[in-house]
Amino acid sequence: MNETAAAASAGFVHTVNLAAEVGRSAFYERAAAQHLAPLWRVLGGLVTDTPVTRCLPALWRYEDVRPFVIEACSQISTAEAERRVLVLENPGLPGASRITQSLFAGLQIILPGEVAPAHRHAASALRFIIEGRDAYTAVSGERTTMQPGDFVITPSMAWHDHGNVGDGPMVWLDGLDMHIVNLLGASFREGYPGPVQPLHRPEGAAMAEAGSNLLPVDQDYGSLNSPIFNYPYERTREALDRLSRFRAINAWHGHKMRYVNPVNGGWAMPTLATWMQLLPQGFETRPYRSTDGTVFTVVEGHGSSQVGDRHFEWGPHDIFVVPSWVTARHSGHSDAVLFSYSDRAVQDKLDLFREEQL
Ligand code: GTQ
Ligand code: FE2
Repeated sequence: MNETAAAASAGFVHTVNLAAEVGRSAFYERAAAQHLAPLWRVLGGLVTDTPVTRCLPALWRYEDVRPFVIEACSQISTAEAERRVLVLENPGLPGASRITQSLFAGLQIILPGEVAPAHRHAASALRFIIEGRDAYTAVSGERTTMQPGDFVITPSMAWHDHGNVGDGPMVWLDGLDMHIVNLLGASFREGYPGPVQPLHRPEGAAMAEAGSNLLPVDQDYGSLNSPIFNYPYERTREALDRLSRFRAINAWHGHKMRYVNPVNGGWAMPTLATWMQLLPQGFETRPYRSTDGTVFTVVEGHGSSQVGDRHFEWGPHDIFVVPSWVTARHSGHSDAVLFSYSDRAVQDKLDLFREEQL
């Protein structure tokens, strides 16, 4: 343990003299009339020794939630809902549309023939495809067809619409940063005039320009977002497989890779950090905690996680959350593949990120 952490766990407790507080009450009242408040009454809750969040460890079993996602389709159309999404609400933060302190997660379903109309907003979104085939997202004039395991980006203020041209429902996990945007008072949203945006690039253009460790010589990049807006699962899975064949496994993460922006080597999105990891059968990670509350979804295989005092058994499509600074360990009961996202991309930029490998 470092010095700061040792001091924190030594437990300095701020005590208030109650009798003196009574004597100060008239002062507090007069100050309040001037919109002034005493910091000493709230300081301990504002500047905490270690991260404090009401976010709890939680698991959503896909088997349990899927029927509700399907039922939502008979309750409301995509046209009426704009986005037909069931929000994954952290049980410690009911009504807040949050899965962690800072992040949104939801399950979106789109039926064959439906269109989710074009709009744009300051909030960035990621999609992680859970089930179904052949729905598309169009982002900034280019379509991408999405398949299970694909990780798709919708950058801030990019026009986007979704459509399902397949023959079954498609379900994906939405991860958004709107709570961060709203914290900063920076939210804007606009509807597109018309249900879909015009396409001005062929499907596959982004991958052709930036998906081969080469970039067009005459292209300037002004955004912190990756120009790749669909990272297909086929390539991600192959990368993990190749890595696992020769590289020593990381004791805290298994074989874990971060999605990168090929232009600058940074996170694929400016606010949301994303990863894919492989836990080989029988492998158990060492205990780990970090300041970024993290959302996991299972792509393949079965396993279990100890998250604080909770034990979760998970399988394909299940979703679970590890709150900030809660210690977690993960085990692969079979070879297991996990996608995850957090606000670490923000914390890194602000020099706030901390982790402990225990
Ligand atoms: O698909 O554009 O879950 O704008 C929340 C807000 C999905 C979307 C959400 C959105 C979207
Ligand atoms: Fe959107």
